[in-house]
Amino acid sequence: MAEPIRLLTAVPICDGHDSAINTINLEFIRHGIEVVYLGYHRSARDIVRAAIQEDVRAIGISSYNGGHVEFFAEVIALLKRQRAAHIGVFGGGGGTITKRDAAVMMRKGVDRIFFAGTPLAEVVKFVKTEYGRRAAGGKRRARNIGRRMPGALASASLDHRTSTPGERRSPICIGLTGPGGAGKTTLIDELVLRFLTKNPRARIAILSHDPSIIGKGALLGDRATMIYSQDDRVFMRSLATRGRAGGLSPESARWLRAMKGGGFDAVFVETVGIGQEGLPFRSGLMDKSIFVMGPDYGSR
Ligand code: B12
Repeated sequence: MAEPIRLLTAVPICDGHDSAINTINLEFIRHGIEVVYLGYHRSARDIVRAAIQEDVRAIGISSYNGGHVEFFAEVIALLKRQRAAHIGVFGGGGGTITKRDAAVMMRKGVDRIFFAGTPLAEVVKFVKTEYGRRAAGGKRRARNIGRRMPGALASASLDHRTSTPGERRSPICIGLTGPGGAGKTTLIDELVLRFLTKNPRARIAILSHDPSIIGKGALLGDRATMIYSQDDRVFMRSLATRGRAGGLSPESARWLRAMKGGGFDAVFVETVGIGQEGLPFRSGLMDKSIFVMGPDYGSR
């Protein structure tokens, strides 16, 4: 099966207009694209960090509150600085991005701006043609994940590793499962905050799963609800289940191995919200598994 196109979408900082991007995300998914959605009110730095960690082929930005010329340029500049210029940048903002602004933005490296009235089919066609043929930067994939923590802080966090170079540490591996909506993502985010605060040198990995829609793409949305996990000391990877039942993905084992050997202090794995206690982690994959559920469920 051909590797699905992976995109990251987001709305810039100080902008809460997420209705357009939500519509566009659904259209992408309907056409077999996997979308890592970062949510709204996101800084250029958060967007670029996430795009590199997720090995996406392009970043789609939906901007309505102005400042788009500078914001898109900042994203492109940060991508270049992180040696990730292979990641494309495109977007739209209805009537708030004029043709003249778009021309300036494209001169600065934006691949395409979509104006009000563009049929969604045209947006999907552009993505498939423009990014379908680009190889994801992620041929490296699960290797060298620690090195893909971008920014000055990435080197800082490597410098401040609690272990000496070459030393293999085993991180504590915690798996979280439970029904959808029980609060797995929120709990991981809270635990990450506590790890980061308690140990100023801690580096954490998160492997998060969301379901693929049969024959279609997937909305990988856990990043959108994580706040503290956007820290430079956290590496996060979102995986789609791609037809695998049981809460994990065909790629999970490979990523987990890489994370275990990646110099992290803790690894959190979040399953799809399947509600089956013990099922995803039964092979002793984790040091500890946590079953998260709301108090209203009634069972143990
Ligand atoms: C809906 C809306 C809201 C909703 C937002 C709901 C939500 N959750 O998104 C509400 C009512 C909350 C709202 C609030 C505000 N809004 Co408002 N809002 C709009 C409105 C009416 C529609 C935007 C929209 O969603 N369009 C639907 C999309 C699908 O269509 P489109 O815009 O034509 O986009 C096309 C392409 O550009 C492309 N596209 C868009 N994004 C992307 C991204 C990617 C990756 C791709 C590939 C393509 C793409 O997709 C479409 C294809 O045809 C616009 C006015 C307008 N008619 O555009 C004002 C507008 C954007 N809002 C505006 C303002 C000022 C505000 C407020 C500041 C008002 C206030 N004083 O409180 C607040 C700010 C809210 C915030 N927190 O940021 C101004 C912005 C002015 C500016 N930038 O100069 C506008 C232009 C209204 C106006 N004329 O004054 N708003």
